[in-house]
Amino acid sequence: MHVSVAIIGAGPAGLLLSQLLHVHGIDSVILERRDRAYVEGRIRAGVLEFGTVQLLEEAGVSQRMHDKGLVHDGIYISNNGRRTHIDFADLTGGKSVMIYGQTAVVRDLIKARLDAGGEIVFEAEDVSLADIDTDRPRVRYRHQGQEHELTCDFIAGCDGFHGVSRQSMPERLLKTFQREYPFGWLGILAEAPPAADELIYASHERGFALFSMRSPTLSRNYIQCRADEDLEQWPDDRVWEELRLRLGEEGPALVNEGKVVEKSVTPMRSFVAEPLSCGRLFMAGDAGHIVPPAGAKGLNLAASDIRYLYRAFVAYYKSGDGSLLEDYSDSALARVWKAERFSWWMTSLLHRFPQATEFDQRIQQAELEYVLESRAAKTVLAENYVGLPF
Ligand code: FAS
Ligand code: PHB
Repeated sequence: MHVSVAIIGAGPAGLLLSQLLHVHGIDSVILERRDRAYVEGRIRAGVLEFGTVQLLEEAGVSQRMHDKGLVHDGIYISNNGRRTHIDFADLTGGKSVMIYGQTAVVRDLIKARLDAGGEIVFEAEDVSLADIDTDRPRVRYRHQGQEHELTCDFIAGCDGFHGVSRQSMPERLLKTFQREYPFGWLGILAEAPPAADELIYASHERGFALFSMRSPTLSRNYIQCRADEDLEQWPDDRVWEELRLRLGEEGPALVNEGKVVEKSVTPMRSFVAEPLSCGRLFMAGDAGHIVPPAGAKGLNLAASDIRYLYRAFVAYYKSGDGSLLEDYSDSALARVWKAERFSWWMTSLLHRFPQATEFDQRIQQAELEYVLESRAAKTVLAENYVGLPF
C-alpha cells in the first residue's frame, strides 16, 4: 500500500498533522503502538496557547474546545504566600490561553479523523523505518499478527520521546542537548473546585506548587517532589496539606479537597535533538524535544512543529514547492529553543534547587521580586506564556 504521509504516533502531534493534511486533501495513515483507550486516557497537558487554539480552528476541531474550554486572561504567581496577577490581556494586547486538557484534544482529534474515514492503526507493533534517504521511504509494522509494509512519500515521526523515529536518524547526523532537573512533579487530578479562577504558580521555601484545573469542578494540582519520589509516601491527605502549606496563609481558604482520581510523578528534563529532519523523515513534538512543564509548553510545541510541517507539506503537494520542507527543521527549532528557554527560566525561577547556595537563593528571590514588580518583566513572562509569534 502507498500513502502520501506515513505518521508514526497518535498523540497530539500525529493526530493534528493527519487532520490538517486531510483538510487540505492530502492522505496519511497513523501507526500507533498503543490501543485507543490508552491513548485517550493519558492525563497530561492542560494549557493551550493562543496559536494552538487557532491551529485547532484551522483543523476544524475546535467546537468542543470552545464549548467546554476555559479562556484565561492571566495567571497568578504566589511568592511565599503573596499573590500577584499577571494580566495577559493587558500585557499582550488582548491575548489569552485556553484551559482544555490534552486528553480532550486527543479525543476530539481521534473522533474527527475516524468520522472523516481517516486511518489510525492502533496496536501497530514493531514499527520500523527504511529508505528515509530515498524518495520512496518504507514503514514496516505488525498488526494482529500480520506483517505489513507501507511505501510513502514522507514519514512524520510523531512518536514521542521514546519512539522509533529519532533512533532511525543516522547517529552521525544527530546532535542532542539535555538538562536533567534534580526534582519532579507529583500531580493529582481531583474532583474538587480549583483553588482560584486562574492558575496559581506558587514559589515557596518548601518547594514549588501549581494549582491548575480541567473544569470548574475538576482541579489539577502539582507539588515539586524528588525526581524518584515514592508515591506510597504521599497519601492524599499529605498532598492536600502540602498544597495548602505552599500557598502560605491563603492556603486553607483556597485549597478545596476532593476525591483524587489520578496521582503520578513526572520527571523533569530539557531535551532538544537537531536536526528535526533527515531525507524524507520529519520529526515533530516530543520525538524532537522535551520541556519541563512549568512553562506549559510541551503540547504547544508539538502543535508549533505541526504548524510548520503541515504548511510545508501543503506547499509541496499543491505547488511542488519543497522549500518549506527544506527549511522545516531550522524554522521549527528557532521557536522550540525560545520555548525551551522560557520553560527552563520558569523552572529556575520558581523551584527550590537542593544544591543551591545561599547566594543562589538570594539571587532567585531577587529575580522573582523584580519580575512581580516590573511591568516590563511581567510583559516578557506574559508574551512567552501565551505563545510567541510563529
Ligand atoms: P506523545 O508522546 O503525546 O505521543 C506519541 C505517540 O507515539 C504515543 O501515543 C505513543 O504511544 C506513540 N508511539 C511511541 N513509540 C511508538 C512506536 N515505536 N510506534 C508507534 N507509535 C509509537 N506538557 C504540558 O504542556 N503540560 C503538562 O502538564 C505536561 N505533563 C506531562 C506529563 C507526562 C507524564 C508526560 C509524559 C508529558 C507531559 N507533558 C506536558 C508533555 C506532553 O504533553 C507532550 O508534550 C505531548 O504529549 C507531545 O505530544 P506528541 O509529540 O504527540 O507525543
Ligand atoms: C496542567 O494543567 O496540567 C498544567 C498547567 C500548566 C503547566 C503545567 C501543567 O505549566
